[in-house]
Amino acid sequence: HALEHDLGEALALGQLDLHYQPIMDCPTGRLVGFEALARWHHPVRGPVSPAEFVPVAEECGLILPLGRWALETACAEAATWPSEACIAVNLSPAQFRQPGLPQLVADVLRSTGLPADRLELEVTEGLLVDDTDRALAALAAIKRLGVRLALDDFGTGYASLSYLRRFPFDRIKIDRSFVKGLGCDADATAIVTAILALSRSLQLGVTAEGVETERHLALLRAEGCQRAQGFLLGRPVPATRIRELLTVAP
Ligand code: G
Ligand code: G
Ligand code: MN
Ligand code: NA
Repeated sequence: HALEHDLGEALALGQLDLHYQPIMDCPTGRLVGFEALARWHHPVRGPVSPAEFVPVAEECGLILPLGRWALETACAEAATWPSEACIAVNLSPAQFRQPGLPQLVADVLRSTGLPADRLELEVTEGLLVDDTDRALAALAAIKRLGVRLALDDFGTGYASLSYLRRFPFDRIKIDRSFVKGLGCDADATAIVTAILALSRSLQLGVTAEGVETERHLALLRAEGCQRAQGFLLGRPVPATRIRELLTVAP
């Protein structure tokens, strides 16, 4: 697989990059964090989306070094910010198959000096279904470090609602496919409203993803959504742009 070969080389040569997408607190409009998103500019193909190369990395095992690099880079970056903003990092299910994941997280926090409560790790529902007991043990160990856990792409997978009680999540992220239909598609609107009510009754934090319009944001605010993320609030930006975003008043 040509992409696999090139990705291995790009990782070894330090040619991957992280971009950071702002996350806003809905009631105050304040910037409260960023999600780290891997970016790869291939010398010949141009930009390759993580939607394409993350699955390749998962198949060939490169997701372990890639995931480690993303965690280290994002935590080192966040430790330099002139604020308490949190950093959200995506983890692949394959990273949970290494027994050392909680130790890796602990080591990265120690080496970067990032306080544990400023790190949030995002996992998808697939993790919970595949190897439930192992996933639960690893998530509990990570949680004991003081790191927050978020369930990403909520509503798109096949995890049952009971997982929300069994697993120690702090937050759910409403998948952007539901947010997209807010205010125009009755079913999508009902689903978003139901997820917001669910998060309130389970006392979980909630972030709406894919917020692209003022109308989305107004509806989310009216329904009591806690946090929002999407192109309306900001596209993913390189690390060099973060300082100005954090120092500009909201
Ligand atoms: O940034 P973009 O929307 O193109 O990301 C596409 C997908 O790639 C998303 O599902 C996102 O979670 C995933 N992704 C981006 N960066 C990382 C990463 O560092 N690790 C993992 N596991 N997934 C990532
Ligand atoms: O699966 P995950 O939630 O980690 O994916 C994040 C991806 O969503 C990133 O690739 C990011 O570029 C993309 N994204 C972020 N905000 C928006 C948005 O408002 N609209 C769309 N279409 N994609 C978005
Ligand atoms: Mn995510
Ligand atoms: Na998501």
